[in-house]
Amino acid sequence: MTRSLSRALRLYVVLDPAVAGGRPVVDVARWAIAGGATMLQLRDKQSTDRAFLATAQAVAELCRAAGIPCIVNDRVDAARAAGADGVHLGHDDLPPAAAREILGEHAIIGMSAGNIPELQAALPAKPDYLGVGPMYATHTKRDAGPPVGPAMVRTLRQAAPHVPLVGIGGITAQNAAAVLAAGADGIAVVSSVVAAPDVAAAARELRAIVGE
Ligand code: TZP
Ligand code: MG
Repeated sequence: MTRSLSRALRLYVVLDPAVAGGRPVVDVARWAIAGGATMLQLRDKQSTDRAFLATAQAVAELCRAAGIPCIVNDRVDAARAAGADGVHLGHDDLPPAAAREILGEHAIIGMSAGNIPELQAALPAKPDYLGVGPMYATHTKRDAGPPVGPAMVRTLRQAAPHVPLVGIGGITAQNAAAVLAAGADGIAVVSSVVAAPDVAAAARELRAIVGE
């Protein structure tokens, strides 16, 4: 990995086959990298463990070649077997301490926080980054809850100045700058890139906004 985590969070593309329009997620990953994604996550709530692992291995290999981190959503076992760099853990997933035991102390452990109580609940686990959201309305995650807006980034940034924060949820080329202006290290996007007709072009447009 060649970039610091804070810089890797600039354009965090979350690969979800549910919005990829039938295109293989590994192709989408390749296009996203070509367009300047700085970190990838494989998020797939439907595949069997076996299919998930095969995809995770392929995505991890692409990320390794590009020098960007590869994160696996939910499935710590698959992250380890695929040689991914870390996991993103929600409230129903393995506790971060168990994930660190499985993945090792250098693994990237990402968690989610949409308000101060969730931040306070997450901090003892020393997350490597926090996903803050949903920034805006989203159709991609049904239980995302109401938008908290970029103001929540500002609030959490003040409460935890040293934790890398990435905004997530409904982020597009039109609103990304507001998320950054609120103090986020970067943006995490699903549909803006993964559902785009031209994935590489969509990533390139966002990358131009988030910068180096
Ligand atoms: N977590 C909070 S909102 C969200 C996740 C995974 C979905 C974001 O998807 P999109 O398409 O970028 O709004
Ligand atoms: Mg989860």
